[in-house]
Amino acid sequence: MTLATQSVAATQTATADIGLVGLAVMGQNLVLNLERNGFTVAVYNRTTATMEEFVAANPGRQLVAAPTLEALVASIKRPRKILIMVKAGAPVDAVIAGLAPLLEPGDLIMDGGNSYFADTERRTLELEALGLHFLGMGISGGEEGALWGPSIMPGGSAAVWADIRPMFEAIAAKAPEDGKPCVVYLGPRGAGHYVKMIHNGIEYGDMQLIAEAYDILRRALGLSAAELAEVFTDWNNGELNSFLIEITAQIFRKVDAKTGQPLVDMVLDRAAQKGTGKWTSQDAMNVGAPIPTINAAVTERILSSMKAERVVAAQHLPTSPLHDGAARQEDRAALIDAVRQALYASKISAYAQGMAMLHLASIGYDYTLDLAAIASIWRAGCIIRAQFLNRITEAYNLKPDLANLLLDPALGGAVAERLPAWRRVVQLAVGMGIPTPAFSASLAYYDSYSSARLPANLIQAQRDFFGAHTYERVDEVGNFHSEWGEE
Ligand code: NBP
Repeated sequence: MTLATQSVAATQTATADIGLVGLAVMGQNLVLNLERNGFTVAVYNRTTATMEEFVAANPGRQLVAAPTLEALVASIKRPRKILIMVKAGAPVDAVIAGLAPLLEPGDLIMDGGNSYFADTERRTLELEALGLHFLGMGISGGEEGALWGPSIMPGGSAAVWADIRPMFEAIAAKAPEDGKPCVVYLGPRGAGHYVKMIHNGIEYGDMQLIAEAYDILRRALGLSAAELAEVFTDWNNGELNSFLIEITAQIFRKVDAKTGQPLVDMVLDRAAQKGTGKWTSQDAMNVGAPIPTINAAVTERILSSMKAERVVAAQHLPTSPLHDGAARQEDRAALIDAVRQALYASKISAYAQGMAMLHLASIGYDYTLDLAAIASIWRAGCIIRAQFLNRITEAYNLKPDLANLLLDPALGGAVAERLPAWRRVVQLAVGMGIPTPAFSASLAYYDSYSSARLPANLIQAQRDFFGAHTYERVDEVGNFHSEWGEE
């Protein structure tokens, strides 16, 4: 600390309830949310002009402008609470390195960005060793959620939660069904960011499934954007009711001012990703969780990014001649309804995969996760918010140690009812050459999970053949090896 900054710190009165570092989209909106709920917020941004512009644009609010980290720390009441909202990765470490020497034992640093859970594990240990508290806090809901109420997924130092709980319950989304705030302390170390990672993995799956439903309706039935808007609006009034279905209907209604065409048709088919979906797939392999729908969603985003290569391939590789909407006009209403059912069943399968991964990770990482509580804080504020999450919450309330959502009588029954429509839609898409990797993966997961006998016996035999890896028998306990080659 320099002499100059010491004098700033010394003259500053500690009036702020919380400090926030990082005034980009999320940070600014969270500050406004905190302030609207009665908290005085000290604000700091690496680029000071951004902080000054933000404070100037919000006159009359209880904000404390902090041009330096020293000024920020000096303006916060003890024990200090500081929320970091900067880009995940090295920037979070840089901010922590700047803050930690300025803080006192008992102060709390929170990281509200999309940090990798293993980084959060490391930071928790490092900061707790200094006597500081640390919470890794997944925050979902984008700009609107940050301003009006996000879903918040905190994990880390348990001791501080009681102190900050009222503040975060005040700013969190409230579930429409019972008014409960969508925030709950989830577990130690990286538990919060782990849950946020799985939330985002499920979000990837959800978005890919919706995109495939759109593709089938467009390519098999030739539905226009206006017709698609009607279909998705209708779906949003039923069991598929959710934020993502709602915004999808709105997207189909938007007309491009430049061309007069539906704007969605003018958007390049190259999907971006920031890493949380990829991390979910990567860690699924570590914890031994099968999540084929999420894997398919990540893979398909990667394939979508290979636009130039796909354009060349499309000129050389034959496609199915059945890509003609007119071919299926006769059972249009029935097919639209079958796609709706297939989407719902696929969604249950995808959530079953994601929640089962949380169950396994909770054991593997000793996170003591409460899956009912997690489903309940996803009911509002976050991107995957949906009516359907109430059913998941009920399933875990009924049986907290439920191994898989498909085993819940209500959800399993809902899938069973939709099975004929689900198979029909996947068959149709495969027959027409419409790529539906997430629909297919969801169904294959269901079929694998519900198969008492899989062909893994042959795989074990092959492994034993070429590597003497041994195999187990169906009729006897033990490990066996055979000479498999011709006698
Ligand atoms: P960004 O992820 O775009 O980060 C920009 C902020 O990070 C700016 O305040 C920038 O300061 C600061 N920053 C960077 Br970059 N490097 C820094 C460093 N070395 N030291 C200090 N500050 C640094 O902001 P965002 O979109 O608001 O997201 C914030 C976090 O929330 C991210 O982890 C993001 O993944 C997560 N998140 C975002 C959303 C969303 O919808 N955007 C939703 C949910 C979660 P500068 O102004 O000086 O460059």
